[in-house]
Amino acid sequence: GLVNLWAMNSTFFMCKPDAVERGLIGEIIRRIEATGLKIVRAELRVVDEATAKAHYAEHEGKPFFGELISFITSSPVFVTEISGPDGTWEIVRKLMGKTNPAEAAPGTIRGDLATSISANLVHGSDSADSARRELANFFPVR
Ligand code: RTP
Ligand code: MG
Repeated sequence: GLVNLWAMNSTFFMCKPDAVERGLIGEIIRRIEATGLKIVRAELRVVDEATAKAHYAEHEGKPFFGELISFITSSPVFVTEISGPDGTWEIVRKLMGKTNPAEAAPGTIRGDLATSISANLVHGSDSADSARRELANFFPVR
């Protein structure tokens, strides 16, 4: 079916610990599904330090890196694989809004619901290459 045809255009999407703690998984996933994109894999889990560090390797050495790793491993996150047409990662990024909620547009997840740059509710892959890398990191058995 359609989901199978879309398998090459999967992206990695995660509701971060603040989203889970605030009870916003349903609201966030509702917004994703409203676009027509499909959740093809999902799990609530605590991220281990090695997975977190591999995920955020591009930020190693930055002043917020330590805080970022301890935040993302602090309590359960909701990790997902989302499938859709070409450029699915970009559709999801637009829905998320800018990294800093203060700059995120109304109508976006971060613009409507997030409060700070460190607690910005969601993560989505920022390119097709990132999507492949991040899906392999979080879902090694496929
Ligand atoms: P993410 O990777 O979590 O989806 O967020 P993003 O692409 O929009 O932003 P990115 O530049 O990849 O940064 C990753 C996460 O690090 C935190 N951050 N803090 N204090 C700061 O200046 C700062 N900058 C980034 C944010 O929580 C961001 O989501
Ligand atoms: Mg990023």
